[in-house]
Amino acid sequence: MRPPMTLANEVPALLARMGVTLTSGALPAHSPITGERLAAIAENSAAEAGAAIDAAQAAFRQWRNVPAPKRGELVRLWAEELRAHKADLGRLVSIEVGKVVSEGLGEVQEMIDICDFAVGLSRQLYGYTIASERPDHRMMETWHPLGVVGVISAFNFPVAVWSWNTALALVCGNAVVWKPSEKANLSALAAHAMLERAIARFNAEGGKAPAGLNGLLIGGRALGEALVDSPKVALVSATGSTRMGREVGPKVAARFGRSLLELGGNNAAIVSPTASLDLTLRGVAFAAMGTAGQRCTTLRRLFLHDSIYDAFLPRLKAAYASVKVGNPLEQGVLVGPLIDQGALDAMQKALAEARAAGGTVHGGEVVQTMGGAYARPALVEMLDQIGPVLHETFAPILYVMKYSDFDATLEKHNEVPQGLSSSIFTNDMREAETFLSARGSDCGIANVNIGPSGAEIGGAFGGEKETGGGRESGSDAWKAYMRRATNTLNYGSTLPLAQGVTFDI
Ligand code: UN1
Repeated sequence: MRPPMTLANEVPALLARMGVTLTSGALPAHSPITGERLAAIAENSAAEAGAAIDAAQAAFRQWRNVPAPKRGELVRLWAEELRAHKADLGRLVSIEVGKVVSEGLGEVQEMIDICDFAVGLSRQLYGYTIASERPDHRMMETWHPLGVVGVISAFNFPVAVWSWNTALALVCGNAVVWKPSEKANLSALAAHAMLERAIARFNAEGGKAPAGLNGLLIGGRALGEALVDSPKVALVSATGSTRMGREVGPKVAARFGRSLLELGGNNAAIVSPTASLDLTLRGVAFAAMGTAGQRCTTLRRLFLHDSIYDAFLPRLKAAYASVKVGNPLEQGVLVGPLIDQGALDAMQKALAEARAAGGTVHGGEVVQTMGGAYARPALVEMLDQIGPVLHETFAPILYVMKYSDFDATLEKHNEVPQGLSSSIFTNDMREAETFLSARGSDCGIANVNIGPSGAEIGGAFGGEKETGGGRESGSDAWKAYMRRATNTLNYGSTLPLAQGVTFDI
């Protein structure tokens, strides 16, 4: 008799297709879908972390000499690997962190997109030429790589966020050492193996990518701390909770390292009287319930104008009541499990706090299914922005509040400590433009007529205040991975000084 097809049975075949051989050890990997154990893998030691950082530093010293467009060729090959293995890696991400199928695939697509972006960027690491105030002088800016970039990533985008950092860091001439989330080590091993294969191909085709360019540290907190504390790590790019960022930021600053922080969000949307409600419903539903509310950009606060409240809320309630919760690998399911029991407990605690603060909770019930931590997404009518509404709970809870005055609501919108993403749904040009203006949303991402989540890689991604201030991905975020040198060249035969200073010897 054939054994029943379980996720634990499926994973070895998936890994084999992606060319990953696991070294077995004591560190378990689980699926949040069923709670089952998928594998037990070897953990890296603190000594190995030190060795990986040293190897990356040595690699950087060679890699910086490779012309940037050639470095781009490596990233182009990496994208080819990702394209070839999109289905398998997307499925593994779904199995390991519980994303629905299209979101698992979307995560890999996001990796491919950033690689394509980085390939183009490898020929566009532009610096300014600046008019000098002195005759026969020219000023210019040159951008140089930083050295070793340490990447600490979270479970919810277990591979894409690493690729945002790594694709840019590599074309900029850096080496990377990655400490992935402990909850997503298999996805990390697979994604890392694809870049390693691209490196092997690059070198087979005459490229010069040194060993140690692409480090990976599998294990616990101590390995992340090794990156944070090492003076050899020039930039620490960390994605996670504000609590984590509060520890990482000052430690890296104390050694004058650089950090790029992507921390919590408490993202809101304002739905104004002129909003197209069909479009708004879709935007709100995806942003609030997608990824089971476990995106940094998830919609958590909804301000509904009192003139549309009674028309819109029942439609939203109906969407919440009908959304299919369950096995994310099944077609039609839109909300998978939370990452673990701790996340489910935190959700239930926040809902209890909301009730205590006078909120009316619709949904949010724990769903007993398959051994994972499942809940129905919750819609909570709140009378005011108080209690749990001011905090980020990494779960599908949407707090809904009624408003009447636009300017006062803008103030409320900006009142929370986090500043990642935001939206307004409106067809009123004055409101839309005000929302995007200096007195509008205080977030790093501000959208009109789309929800706050699901950003494209072409824009700079990140947020203000307790979100940490970092920017990754598109636009000129690459500058965070480089250092700027200002150069002044004198092509004359005298030495005029700036500011009219004379110094005749
Ligand atoms: C995150 O939640 O940490 O904008 C990253 C989005 C995705 C990335 C989210 N493209 O929702």
